[in-house]
Amino acid sequence: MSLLILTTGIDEQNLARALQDTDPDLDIHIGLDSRNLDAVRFVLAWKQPPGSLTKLKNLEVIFSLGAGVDHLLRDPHIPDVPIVRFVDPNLTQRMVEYVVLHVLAHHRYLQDYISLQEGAEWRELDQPIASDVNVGIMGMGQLGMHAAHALRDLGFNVQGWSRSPKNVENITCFAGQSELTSFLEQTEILVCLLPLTSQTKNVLDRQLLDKLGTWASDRKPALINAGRGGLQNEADIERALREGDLRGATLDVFNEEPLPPKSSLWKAPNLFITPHNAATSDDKAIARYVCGQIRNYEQGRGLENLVDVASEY
Ligand code: NDP
Ligand code: OXD
Repeated sequence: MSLLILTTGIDEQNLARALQDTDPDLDIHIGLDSRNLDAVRFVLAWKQPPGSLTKLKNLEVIFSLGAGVDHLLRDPHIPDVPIVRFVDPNLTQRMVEYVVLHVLAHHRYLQDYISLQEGAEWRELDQPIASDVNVGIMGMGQLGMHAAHALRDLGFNVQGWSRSPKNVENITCFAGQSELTSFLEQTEILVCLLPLTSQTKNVLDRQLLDKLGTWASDRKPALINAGRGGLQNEADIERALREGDLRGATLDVFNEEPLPPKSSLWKAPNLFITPHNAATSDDKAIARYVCGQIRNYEQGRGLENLVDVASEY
């Protein structure tokens, strides 16, 4: 069984070691310079150069190194073989930690207290309790659903928005474009965990932000985006922060990554910036996952977490 690792911006040697440790029988190749590409039946890819996968004449399955697959599907020459995305408790736990951290940071005015401390100012800000705060999650999939449960268990009023309707205990669920405005109007802290597709591109714009409500408290809304940079209009978010219409924001993902040093976002008020690491794909976890899927596939048991290419996620 031959697997090719084809990525940009990833330590491929570490990944190869983790795969080899997990399955010593796997014949691992790295990059397109490797000999005998015709033997390759599986590829583990992240932001592969467009068109490169067409060189693999005997490719049977594409594994995405991440949960998101926009990096694969933007390639117009993607081969017509099954695409498996990364779904794993390790990744999910990391994302839940990130979402809980940043919801609490905005809820408990972390940025404001950092500023107050810098000015040696002892001042208490009026603090609502979590049960008086509505958190809305856009994207109630693997990651959004687990984050929603964790926030609900902390006492927040949680609501979710997805493409198809959902029924979840103690979480108010909205679905589709027709229910988006109602969802937003009842959301004070918005968490975006959508995939980037042609339907979701640029969804986080000023028009959407202006619909966010404050619900029980009279605070301005806050935004957290850990989905993809292409979901957000960065100029709109920055303006809303500077004009005070957004109380705070957290962005883990950007239209251009790394975020260029000259970007004015670095200086935007009340903005937490993280380097697309809300939930990184752990080498050992991905190795276990890919080797397990290959084993199942070879034994005729089928693949899990297949991407619906028509829906783009
Ligand atoms: P899933 O595919 O499990 O969930 C996607 C969710 O988005 C589903 O609830 C889906 O609705 C909803 N959705 C998709 N399109 C629309 C639409 N047009 N309108 C409304 N809802 C929509 O993905 P995951 O939860 O596993 O991952 C989500 C994203 O998180 C990834 O695509 C990736 O971009 C990002 N990510 C970021 C990481 C980081 O470190 N920053 C790490 C990992 C992932 P439905 O349930 O009806 O299908
Ligand atoms: C992912 C990511 O999609 O890390 O998994 O962004």
